Amino acid sequence: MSLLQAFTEAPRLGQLYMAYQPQWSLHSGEIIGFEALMRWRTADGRHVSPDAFIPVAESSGLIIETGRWALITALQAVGQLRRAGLQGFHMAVNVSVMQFQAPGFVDMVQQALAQTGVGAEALELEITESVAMAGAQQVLQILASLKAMGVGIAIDDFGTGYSSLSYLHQLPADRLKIDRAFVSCLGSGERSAQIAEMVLPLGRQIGMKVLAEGVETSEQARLLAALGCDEAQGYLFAKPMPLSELLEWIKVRP
Ligand code: G
Ligand code: G
Ligand code: G
Ligand code: MN
Ligand code: NA
Repeated sequence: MSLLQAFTEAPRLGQLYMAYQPQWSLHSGEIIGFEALMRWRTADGRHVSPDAFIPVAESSGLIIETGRWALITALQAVGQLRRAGLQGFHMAVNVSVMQFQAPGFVDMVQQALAQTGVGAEALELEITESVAMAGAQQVLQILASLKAMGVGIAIDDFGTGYSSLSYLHQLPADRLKIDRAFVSCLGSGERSAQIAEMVLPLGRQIGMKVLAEGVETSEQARLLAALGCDEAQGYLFAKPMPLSELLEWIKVRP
């Protein structure tokens, strides 16, 4: 069976689920949000990486339906987290380029919010830097519509593409997510470590929050905080967890 055939069957077989990774404030230590990440566990119990199945889902068009399921599932998790006593957090959901540019995307988001009874301000959509920076008028229009609804926008994998600074400040985005490649080298003296140092004042100047991804050590967290970084996400704090595990974790969290 091809990967596409297997993926086509995955939703019906209940093999897809969402994992949620906490994001926290480097200042207060409080949870500020979660990133929802899709997971596929095949019949033999192995996990296939999204890096392998998302491209298949995109090229087949299945991402439209799967992405809608992921969004609704993540919004339902917002309700469960609130019922568990958590307040004032956002849920970040990854959106791939094909989903984003498909006709009716904004309406689909609106419907998902209405259907789950979650306010737009609790939702953040993550689009990659390369999508955001493609410069298409269509992208700017979609972002403006989402913004008008009150949905937050994060630029994912920031630093890996070729951002035009003049374009970046026109984007109605709320948050820049520094790619983990630029976090893992912090304190190493490598030139790539300077990317994180450069992005932080940049984000502040254009009024965006900056979140560091892939923070694994307390030394990285310390350096980031010293550089003025607001927020972080990574194994140091918590790994992505299925909702049941997350609901247990929030009771005992650091
Ligand atoms: O079983 P494994 O270690 O590969 O999965 C990691 C976590 O994800 C475990 O907590 C497990 O319960 C959960 N998990 C794995 N597959 C599924 C699934 O299909 N649905 C749900 N809800 N949770 C799953
Ligand atoms: O989950 P992992 O931690 O391995 O994520 C690998 C990549 O897959 C990330 O770039 C992430 O953005 C992407 N990804 C994970 N879940 C989703 C999803 O629900 N939708 C889309 N479009 N991409 C996802
Ligand atoms: O959408 P994006 O590419 O940003 O997805 C985040 C990816 O990073 C997911 O695959 C997630 O499992 C992974 N991840 C989250 N925290 C860490 C971390 O501390 N270290 C590493 N190496 N990967 C992480
Ligand atoms: Mn992401
Ligand atoms: Na990323």
